[in-house]
Amino acid sequence: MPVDFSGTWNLVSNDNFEGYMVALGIDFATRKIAKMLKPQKVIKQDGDMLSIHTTSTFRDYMLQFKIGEEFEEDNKGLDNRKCKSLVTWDNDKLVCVQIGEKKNRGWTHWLEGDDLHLELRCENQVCRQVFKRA
Ligand code: VL7
Repeated sequence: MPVDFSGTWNLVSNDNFEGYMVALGIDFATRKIAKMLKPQKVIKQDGDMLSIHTTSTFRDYMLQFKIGEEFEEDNKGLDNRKCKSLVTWDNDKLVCVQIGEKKNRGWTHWLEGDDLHLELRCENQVCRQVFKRA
């Protein structure tokens, strides 16, 4: 049975989010606000279709895609850079590669016990986030 990421998840830890945001070129004032946030993720997984809605008191970001199918991502409200994104399974991990101006950009989601993990990568920076079920 495949892993099911569906659910509502609250951020509980956020390691090196600052480094990740600097690598993305997010300005100081925005970073100052962003690092105070405790975003929530609402994930809906239906076969190969996924939607990941990241919400916060400051900004929201919505992503919908089909696993294995490349799509255009606009990163609106984040760094606003367009990229070509592809999400695939690596065993029980969901791996996204975001091809664009920034090297080595992407993320990986996996479950560990009752926790949802997210690694966000950009250039030489790695941010590690952990979420718990709401
Ligand atoms: C999405 C933020 C920093 C701008 C605001 C921060 C608002 C809440 O890509 C992401 O998740 C994937 C995997 O779950 C699905 O889209 C992470 C947040 C990254 C990057 C940019 C700071 C301003 C945070 C939306």
